[in-house]
Amino acid sequence: MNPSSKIYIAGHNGLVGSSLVRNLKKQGYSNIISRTKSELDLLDAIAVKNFFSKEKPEYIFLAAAKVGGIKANEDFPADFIYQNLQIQNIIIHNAYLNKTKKLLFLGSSCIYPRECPQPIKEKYLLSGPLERTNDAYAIAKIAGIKMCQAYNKQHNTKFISVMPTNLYGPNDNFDLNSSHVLPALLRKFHEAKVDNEKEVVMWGTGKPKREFLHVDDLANACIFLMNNYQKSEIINIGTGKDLSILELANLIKKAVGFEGEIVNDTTKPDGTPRKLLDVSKLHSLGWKHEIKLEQGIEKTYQWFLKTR
Ligand code: GFB
Repeated sequence: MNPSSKIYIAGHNGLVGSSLVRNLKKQGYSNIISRTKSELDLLDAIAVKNFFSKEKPEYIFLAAAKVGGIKANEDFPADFIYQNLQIQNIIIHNAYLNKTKKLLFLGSSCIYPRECPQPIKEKYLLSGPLERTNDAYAIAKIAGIKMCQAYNKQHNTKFISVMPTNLYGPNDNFDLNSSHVLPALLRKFHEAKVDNEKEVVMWGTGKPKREFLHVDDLANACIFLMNNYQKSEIINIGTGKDLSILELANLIKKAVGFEGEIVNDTTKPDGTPRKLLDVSKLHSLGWKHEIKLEQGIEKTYQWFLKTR
């Protein structure tokens, strides 16, 4: 990309898309295009086709997706599979038709088998059964990866797929039913502190382990890979470090300054026991994350307080 390249961010209001816009602008890219949901419905094939033939973006970051935490994935699998397949199908095909120079597709670490050896190497894709709480979402994302690879093979396109670990940061979803664990716990601890509650409920056993990456690090990795990675093979983006949900809860508890207890709700699922990404491929290209988890939690808490 060069500073005046025409770059389309699909999903620019979301956690990932908004960070991509912020960080692309910071790095001097000035020709960024985007459309809100009301201006362009990404589920509408005709509207997207018209948008592409008019705008002909040179580069695309495909960050538009139906996303959510463990409960949303479990409760609404039809929405997750339909919306994600539809959005990515239409955008990837139109990128090909309109000769987009390069497209970056965002997958997820949940595409890997539930019982994967750890840390998870890119080559473990499709080597075993998926985690049941998010298999609809994972199948849609796997289809997106395969679609990018198929178009590269048959049509000589340059479509790359990146697999981020669990993300967090500004513009995250803080709704307790549909959010991921980190924003959910930030909100729960904050509200418990303000309301002088004695305890905060943590779903599941607290034993599963997760890896967390600040979304500004993810955006910078995506920009780096758009400029430096050409292969069809998927590439992981993470920190290479994980911790248990209970350890995460204790970090958030400390950052918020809550002094009560943490209690478990074991009627809620644990999900995948562990999903730590092997990031050696990314590191070998010369990229490493910068924001430490404690620092990222603090920054996100400050953002949460400011926007309430
Ligand atoms: O972040 P999370 O919803 O999704 O949950 P996944 C991670 C872990 O945190 C689970 C526990 O073991 C949850 O039971 N947890 C504890 C909580 N308290 C809470 C809480 O208050 N809210 C939430 N949400 N969890 C998602 C996938 O899996 O991760 C998606 O469903 C996607 O498809 C995404 O891959 C990155 O990490 O389990």
